[in-house]
Amino acid sequence: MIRLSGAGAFALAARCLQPFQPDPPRTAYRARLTQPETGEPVDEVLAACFPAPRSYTGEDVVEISTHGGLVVPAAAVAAFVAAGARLAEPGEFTRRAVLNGKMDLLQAEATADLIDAGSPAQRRRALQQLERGLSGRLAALRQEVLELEGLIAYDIDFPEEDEGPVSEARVRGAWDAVRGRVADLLRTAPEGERLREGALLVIAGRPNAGKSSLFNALLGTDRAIVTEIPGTTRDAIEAHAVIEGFPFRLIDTAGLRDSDERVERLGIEVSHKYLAAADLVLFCEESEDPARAEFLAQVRAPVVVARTKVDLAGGQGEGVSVVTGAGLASLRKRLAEVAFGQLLALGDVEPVVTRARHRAALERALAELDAFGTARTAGVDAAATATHLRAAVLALDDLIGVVTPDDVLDRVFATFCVGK
Ligand SMILES: Nc1nc2c(ncn2[C@@H]2O[C@H](COP(=O)(O)OP(=O)(O)OP(=O)(O)O)[C@@H](O)[C@H]2O)c(=O)[nH]1
Ligand SMILES: [Mg+2]
Repeated sequence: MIRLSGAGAFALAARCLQPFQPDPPRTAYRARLTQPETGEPVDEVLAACFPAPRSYTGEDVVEISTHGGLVVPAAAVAAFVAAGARLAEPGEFTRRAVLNGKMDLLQAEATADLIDAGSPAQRRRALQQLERGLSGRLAALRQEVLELEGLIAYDIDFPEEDEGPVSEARVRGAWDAVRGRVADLLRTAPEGERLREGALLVIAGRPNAGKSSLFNALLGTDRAIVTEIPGTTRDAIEAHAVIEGFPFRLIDTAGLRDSDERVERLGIEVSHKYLAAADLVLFCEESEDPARAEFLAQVRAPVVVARTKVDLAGGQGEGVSVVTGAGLASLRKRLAEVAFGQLLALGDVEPVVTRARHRAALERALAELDAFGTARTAGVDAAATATHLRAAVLALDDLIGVVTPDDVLDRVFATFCVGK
């Protein structure tokens, strides 16, 4: 699909489409697309006109569906360029939509997340944000801060009076409530950001413990080499996997042991590096590993222990087997719970923050609210404390994207694809 947007979009499309019918608007009709310079036919297309402001960008928009393939769309784009169009930049349509007030910055980010989604949980989260789930929550918080400011308005106007009409307990209560809600939202950031990037799951354990076999089983394909020789895996292998609908970056590592062999030792060093960055660790052991406690003491990330090859133990007890498939389903559930337990508990309705940008703005808002609380306790005059509330509102505004500086927009749209 080719999209033309801007004040001249209709006139430009009219040079290439026969017939050109802006009426009725938002209705697809069939047309012939020709090269305006040579008059050569390019394709039979479907075209639809969206007069401003009721379009994706808020400007006049024409959308043209070609037959697709390689040559036809390129020739169609060339025809429009010959008629005076220029190629869009990455995310330019969505950027214009933001500038024209068709969506806020959070929705624009959600548009990119929706396209990039590689797992059902990512798609659901992006869609919820696109439907203003997060924007709505932030607007409500902003309103609460403004109401808190309203509560101290009397103190601002009559600073010399001892007791205003609003009790201090009421001011405290309102402050406490909004502060708590900002803090709650901020607490979703670690898992929310993990949801966008995929949880880094490092599979570790002694040589021959069955790590690569489990890695392959979780992936559903034979990606890593498996042999009965200890020390098979030399390098860290990374692959994306969807587990219980959630995105993971699985890392298979070289078995941990003290090795004299240089190549293997390098691999083990790589393992340690990944372990330091892991969101969670899957520790494999065929039988009780005497080095387990020592290993667990070294990692900060939560660890899930898997007893491997239970089929050899006659299927006794808890554990997994890649041969019989025993225990794999409950292992998947456990991994999703450890990596995304908070999101699972929140469900899809509660908003979640998913980017460092969101976290930074909420941290700013929270710090200003805290500064308000401290200043109020210290008896600072009301007008001075109110500046902290103003600053908190500004932080929330930045997050929603009320007034967004160009460099912030540049960063948000840098990762977009052309045509969105
Ligand atoms: N019976 C049985 N054998 C298994 C199972 N999982 C792994 N194995 C066998 O155990 C051996 C080692 O498996 P790998 O997956 O290569 O073990 P690893 O931990 O990756 O080993 P290194 O890469 O050398 O550190 C292979 O011969 C596998 O076939 C299992 O569930 N049941
Ligand atoms: Mg291996």
